[in-house]
Amino acid sequence: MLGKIREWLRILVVLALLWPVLVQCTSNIRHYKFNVMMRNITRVCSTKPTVTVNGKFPGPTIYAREDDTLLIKVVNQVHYNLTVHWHGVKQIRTCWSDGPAYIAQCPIQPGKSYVYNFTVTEQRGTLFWHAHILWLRATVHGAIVILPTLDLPYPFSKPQKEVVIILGEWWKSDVEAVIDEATQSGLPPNISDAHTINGLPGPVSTCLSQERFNFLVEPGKKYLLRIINAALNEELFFKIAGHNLTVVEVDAAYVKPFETETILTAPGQTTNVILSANHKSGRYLMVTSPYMDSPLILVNNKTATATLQYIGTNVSSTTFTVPPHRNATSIARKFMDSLRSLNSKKYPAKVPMKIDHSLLFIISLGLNPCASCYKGFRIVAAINNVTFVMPSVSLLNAHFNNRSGAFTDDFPGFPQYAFDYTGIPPENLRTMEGTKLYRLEYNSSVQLILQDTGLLSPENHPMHLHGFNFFVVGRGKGNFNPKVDPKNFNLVDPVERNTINAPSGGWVAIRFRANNPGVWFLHCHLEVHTTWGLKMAFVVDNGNGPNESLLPPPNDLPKC
Ligand SMILES: *[C@@H]1O[C@H](CO)[C@@H](O)[C@H](O)[C@H]1NC(C)=O
Ligand SMILES: *[C@@H]1O[C@H](CO)[C@@H](O)[C@H](O)[C@H]1NC(C)=O
Ligand SMILES: *[C@@H]1O[C@H](CO)[C@@H](O)[C@H](O)[C@H]1NC(C)=O
Ligand SMILES: *[C@@H]1O[C@H](CO)[C@@H](O)[C@H](O)[C@H]1NC(C)=O
Ligand SMILES: *[C@@H]1O[C@H](CO)[C@@H](O)[C@H](O)[C@H]1NC(C)=O
Ligand SMILES: *[C@@H]1O[C@H](CO)[C@@H](O)[C@H](O)[C@H]1NC(C)=O
Ligand SMILES: *[C@@H]1O[C@H](CO)[C@@H](O)[C@H](O)[C@H]1NC(C)=O
Ligand SMILES: *[C@@H]1O[C@H](CO)[C@@H](O)[C@H](O)[C@H]1NC(C)=O
Ligand SMILES: *[C@@H]1O[C@H](CO)[C@@H](O)[C@H](O)[C@H]1NC(C)=O
Ligand SMILES: *[C@@H]1O[C@H](CO)[C@@H](O)[C@H](O)[C@H]1NC(C)=O
Ligand SMILES: *[C@@H]1O[C@H](CO)[C@@H](O)[C@H](O)[C@H]1NC(C)=O
Ligand SMILES: CC(=O)N[C@H]1CO[C@H](CO)[C@@H](O)[C@@H]1O
Ligand SMILES: [Cu+2]
Repeated sequence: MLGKIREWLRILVVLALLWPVLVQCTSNIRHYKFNVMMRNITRVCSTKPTVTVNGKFPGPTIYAREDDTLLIKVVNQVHYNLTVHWHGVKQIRTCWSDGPAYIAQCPIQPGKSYVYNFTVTEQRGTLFWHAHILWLRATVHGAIVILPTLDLPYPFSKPQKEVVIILGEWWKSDVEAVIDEATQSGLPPNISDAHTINGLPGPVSTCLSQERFNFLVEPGKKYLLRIINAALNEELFFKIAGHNLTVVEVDAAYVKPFETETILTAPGQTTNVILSANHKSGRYLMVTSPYMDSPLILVNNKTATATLQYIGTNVSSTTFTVPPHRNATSIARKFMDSLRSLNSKKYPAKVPMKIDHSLLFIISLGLNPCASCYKGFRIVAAINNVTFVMPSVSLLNAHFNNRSGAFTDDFPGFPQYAFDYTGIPPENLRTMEGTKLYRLEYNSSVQLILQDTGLLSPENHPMHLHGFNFFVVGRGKGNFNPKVDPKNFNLVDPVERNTINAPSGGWVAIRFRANNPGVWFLHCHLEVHTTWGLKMAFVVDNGNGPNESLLPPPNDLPKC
């Protein structure tokens, strides 16, 4: 009898161990449950009650294989309104599951839940999920790992092991208090107190915890590092002492592999690199710190550290390295210039050649009157001089139900008047306010120039588009010149991604095809700028027939 029970137990244990593998091979629906709850987080930098998913910081990793359907039940057990965005997932016809509050859905209110239901198609690699309301994404985030289909392996030799590396930013105060304070004063919010690597800062003078993440490796093996910038407001450099990194994928799209000492990643971007453990022993420092080439902008310049340690070595010292200086633009540019689509037979770069909508969006900061603010003004941000006003209903709902009043579709495709965008800025720093969208016909092609300006201050703006990947066909300094610059566009193997910098004092050109109906947010992924209004949305109409139309809304869709 006892023997039989033991036998059964053994089978159960084997099944439990094999379960992730079995699930990967057999099932194409994956269920997850996110209990969004308060937890006293003590290991990071300061002890404070924090909004978490399942009590974890960073939150759980979602695993999927390309073409799988994910059903993720989000249960809101905190006192904030909440939504979750699956950052970079194309959400073909399932805009209802995209997540940005008041754009694609009403928030999940305290005590309520919502099942996000979407299929992951035509993308593989690393993405991440995060809260998309208020500043909750500071602690409500985690990785999404999309494995390639079984018949199409990685286009590089398969690494023996892989690890997720999430870079973050930590405030000792409650983040909602930080942004509320700034909204009231009209001034910039307090900068963060530490950066983190997988939730730990390493030794930082301002932190209670000095813990750091330690990654154990075996000599001779290759590792896939899935690096995610989940910071709110800072672009980050990342490097590991004594090891170069081979970049193979960004934003869940393969790139031509290249080797680099340092990677640069903006909030919202993901980077897969291969690391060869080509030393015999030792411990090596991993570092991350901000890139910011605008002299006027305050950043938290504290370096977060982690370690890479060879198994079986008795470590008494760590090989040291320092990150690049915060204004190391040449390192940043070299990294960005090295990114090229794989553009292979299996993964062709389908760059739109004929353009239906050619748009120029200028990005600016500004000052609008605010009686209760410091000196009577508040800092705002705008695209084509429009500071986006958040609606109190879901724009997708309004669009689907043909309800007027929630938005207008007259977002200007060009600035109202042209000026020397990167030269001496106009004195008038006012913007106009509105909930304006830009309408696109199904399958139309778009070229969008994102032009930085010197209004208040030039700055890098990592712009994120929901619902699509785009190709980054060109970049330059100064003002975009429509006669000259397009001649230098790369239409062959431009990098494909979902988040790209409009460079400080320059421009970037992207192209995409609007083959996904819905209301799709475009915004700066520096959360402070999003709060200030640096956002707009595209409304993409249905095409012909059901396979080119938005699905009907799910029954449990939250109401406003
Ligand atoms: C959480 O930490 C705070 C201090 O920041 C403390 O006041 C509170 O009692 C703690 N709560 C729990 C449940 O441990
Ligand atoms: C998920 O969405 C699909 C449509 O894409 C629908 O057929 C299915 O019933 C939904 N599943 C759940 C659990 O809501
Ligand atoms: C922001 O920083 C100021 C100055 O250090 C401090 O007085 C204030 O309490 C901080 N605000 C929050 C919300 O932590
Ligand atoms: C890393 O690559 C650079 C060239 O990009 C090279 O100069 C350097 O020696 C390499 N370092 C290691 C540790 O391989
Ligand atoms: C961070 O900035 C402070 C103040 O600007 C400066 O004193 C310090 O040297 C900087 N630290 C690093 C690591 O760049
Ligand atoms: C590791 O090295 C330290 C000194 O560097 C020594 O005291 C310790 O005994 C060593 N431990 C092992 C397990 O070899
Ligand atoms: C970067 O900043 C340092 C110190 O603030 C300064 O000496 C240096 O000239 C700057 N480099 C560039 C390229 O702006
Ligand atoms: C909205 O208008 C379109 C086009 O006129 C129509 O096909 C669709 O049925 C309408 N939707 C609703 C929910 O009324
Ligand atoms: C932006 O709009 C405001 C308000 O209409 C106007 O005063 C200002 O001149 C405009 N600025 C630009 C750069 O278009
Ligand atoms: C979208 O447009 C492209 C380019 O004109 C065309 O090749 C493709 O078939 C179109 N797709 C649909 C679904 O209409
Ligand atoms: C939560 O969302 C609902 C629906 O939009 C809104 O009525 C309510 O005021 C929100 N609650 C808070 C605390 O913002
Ligand atoms: C996006 C997509 O798959 N569109 C297809 C929808 O169905 C029509 C007719 O079957 C096809 O022509 C489209 O290509
Ligand atoms: Cu920005």
